Amino acid sequence: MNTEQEKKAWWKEAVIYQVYPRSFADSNGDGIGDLNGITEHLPYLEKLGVDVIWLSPVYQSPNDDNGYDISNYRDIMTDFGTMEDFDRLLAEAHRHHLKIVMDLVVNHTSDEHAWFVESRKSTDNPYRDYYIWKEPKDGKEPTNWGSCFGGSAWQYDETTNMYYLHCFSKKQPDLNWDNPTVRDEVFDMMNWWCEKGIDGFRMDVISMISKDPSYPDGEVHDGLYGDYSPYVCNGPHVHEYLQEMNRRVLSKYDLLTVGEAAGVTVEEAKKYANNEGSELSMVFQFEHVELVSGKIGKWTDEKPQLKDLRRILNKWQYELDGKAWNSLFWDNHDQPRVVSRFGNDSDEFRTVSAKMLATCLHMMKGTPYVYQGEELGMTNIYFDQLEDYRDIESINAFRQYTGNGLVTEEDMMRYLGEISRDNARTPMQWTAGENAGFTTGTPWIKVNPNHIEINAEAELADPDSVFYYYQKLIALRHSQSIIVYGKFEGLLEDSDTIYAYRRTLDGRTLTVACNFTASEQSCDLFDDLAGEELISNYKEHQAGRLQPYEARVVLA
Ligand code: TEU
Ligand code: CA
Repeated sequence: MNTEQEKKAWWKEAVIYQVYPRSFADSNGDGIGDLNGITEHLPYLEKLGVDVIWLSPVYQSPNDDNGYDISNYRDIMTDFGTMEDFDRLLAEAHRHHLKIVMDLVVNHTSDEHAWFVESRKSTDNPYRDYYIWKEPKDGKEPTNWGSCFGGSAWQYDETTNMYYLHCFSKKQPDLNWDNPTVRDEVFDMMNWWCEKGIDGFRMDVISMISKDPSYPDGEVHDGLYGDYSPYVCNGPHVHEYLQEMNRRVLSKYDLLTVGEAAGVTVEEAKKYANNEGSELSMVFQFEHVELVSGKIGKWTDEKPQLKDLRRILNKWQYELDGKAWNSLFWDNHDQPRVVSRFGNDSDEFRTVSAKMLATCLHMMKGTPYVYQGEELGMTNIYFDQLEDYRDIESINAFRQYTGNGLVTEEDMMRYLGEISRDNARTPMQWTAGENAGFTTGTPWIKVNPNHIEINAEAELADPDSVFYYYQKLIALRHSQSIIVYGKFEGLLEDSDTIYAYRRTLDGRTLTVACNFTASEQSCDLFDDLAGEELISNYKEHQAGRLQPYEARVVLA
């Protein structure tokens, strides 16, 4: 595949930075990050060199799930500021050459959204069909489905003696996308934001908007509830609805669109992210961050194996090539910190392994995403008491699984330490000072004590920091079209220790090798390769081997 064949697009050449506003920067001392805090730090992001900011939800919300439960799509969360603050952030971002991608959460709303307040009033309310209501089955829930955050996915509502579906918390009722009026409302709202001048949407669990109308019971894996995924993910009308969204909204603007696609397969991704552009720019797949699972799903402390990681990521590289576009990510607000998960967060290897992981991802084909703090090599926090957790998923999972005796409290605390979403949500570490410079008040969630060593101020003063390494990777993507458009080919695909691959474009070759271990590994890929080293996390190399966590990139 060469540049002529691969259709060019600005979002294929861009690097995205995800901001989780609650934890990024607090401008008014209430302990909660806010829009003005983001605006203040735009020069930092411009210096890093990213092109786009994806904002996790900033809309009005009662915060049952930190903004992923929206009560008004056309207003800003009081904790985060006002619509004037948003307009200023958008204008300032554009002035700093940064685009803004909004989170779009339309699989569900908050139960406090005006539509749902109406919907639950009576069976003949005009908003009734905005949501998914079912009669009890034999006096119980309509199906055995479990919600993603524990308990049943059905909530009984006594006003009408019926159940509503909530794939996430009971304060997040699922919208009924089969109702054309719901689609009209959503598309109007999207057009309204586009008219404001935003640059795209990250679409929350968009693969779940079309449900199997037969509502069968799901398979029970954890001994408690049935799995809804086969009847909810990539459902019968999902592509039809996204094509309609594309016609009525997306195609009218020049947007980056990325669908969060829980349960997506490569076959489905080829449709969502097809090259004709009839649906979305790209999707997030999750196979590489869901490599290990235990008897209670993702809650385990088993470490993922390199072979599995490579098999999955290479599969996505090969299969989408020339047909659809990949997204590339290690971290987001739902995942533990990558240096703790796939690297090594000890004092000795944290920096070098963070750089290695960045290299491995950023030299692949696709659009890379950097999650706030990843560019500093921020680590998991490993809370030692449940009281420190804030995340609804973590707290409910602890109660559900220890309460049922499936795991001991001690084991569950260890699993949370490895996997909890709060690992990503501790405040951004700006300085070595009090509360890491995140707030002058009391932070809504504890700051990682390692901010004394790991913080932006220190890294900006150190030319060898993880920050400057990310800056260089991003600059390389902007200057070398082989990194954006080059064909991908895996190397050493049987290795247990090294992740290597090659990119080719217009007769040039880029060779990438990453040692995923803390010990030296033999590797002769570079021995006879005359070329220019584009980046490496080591200044000196050794013939025939890679040093601990060494990453090398050579253009020949
Ligand atoms: O997450 C959707 C999702 O697929 C979940 O399985 C997610 O991986 C979750 O964290 C389970 O571990 C999206 C958002 O990214 C998440 O923050 C929200 O809580 C969720 O949707 C509901 O809106
Ligand atoms: Ca604040």
